[in-house]
Amino acid sequence: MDERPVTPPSIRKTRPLRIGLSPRILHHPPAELGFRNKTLQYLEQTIAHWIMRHHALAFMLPTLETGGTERASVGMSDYVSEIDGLVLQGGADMSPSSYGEIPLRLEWSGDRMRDLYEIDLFRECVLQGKPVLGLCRGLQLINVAMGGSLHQDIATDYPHAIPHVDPDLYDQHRHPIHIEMDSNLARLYGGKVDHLVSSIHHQAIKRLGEDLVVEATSPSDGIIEAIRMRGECYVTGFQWHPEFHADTPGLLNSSPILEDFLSAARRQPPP
Ligand SMILES: [Mn+2]
Repeated sequence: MDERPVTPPSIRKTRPLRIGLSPRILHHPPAELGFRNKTLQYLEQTIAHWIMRHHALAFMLPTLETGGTERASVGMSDYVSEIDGLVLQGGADMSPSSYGEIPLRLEWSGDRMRDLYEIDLFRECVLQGKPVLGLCRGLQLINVAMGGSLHQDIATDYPHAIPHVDPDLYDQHRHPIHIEMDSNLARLYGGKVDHLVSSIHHQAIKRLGEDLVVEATSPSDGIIEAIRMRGECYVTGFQWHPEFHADTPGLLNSSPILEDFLSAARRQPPP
């Protein structure tokens, strides 16, 4: 007879979801911060608070130690089995070497270390069936992890593209998106397909990765703004920052996106 204790379903249901957040990495902190020769891993608070407003806890997942002579005592699968879903944060460019190119400019070299970590993290989530939400760089990471490539700089490859980043306006910069008919996004927004979103990116999808479908584009230049992965595992990515305009009138309401991701996370069997 099996005598293992059984967690009552009511407790399982009320536990807040545990959402893992990939860290941003500052490899060379400015001297005035006081971390000489140290590396900072951090998150931007808007994203954590956006998740927590929807009855989910946000946990940052620092990179696993690699190299050295000691074998790490914890691995990626340990990490992923503790979370109900993963949010891939925005941040530094992806390294062109992660999709088989060399940087056209030194300042577009990106963060190869972060790429490698997040690609491993993403693959482990897919392996364990844990939902993944990619934001800005996170969408690009999903695309590259699935074998796609990126424009290293939109303005270089598409001189006639609208601006997708504005250093002065930063998170106040916005542009229209058009949602594809019959997409998950069209369902989430009741069939309304034209919206305004924030835009803070100079890279974008060039070759779409395997098993990915386009869910939204920037209508005037065709830049891909939203993707979803086919298949059982819930994987979706947005080129904009829904966490920056959770409550901004006139911009796309961010709640349906997050609620859809969290309900996929809720459908996971308890560990
Ligand atoms: Mn954009």
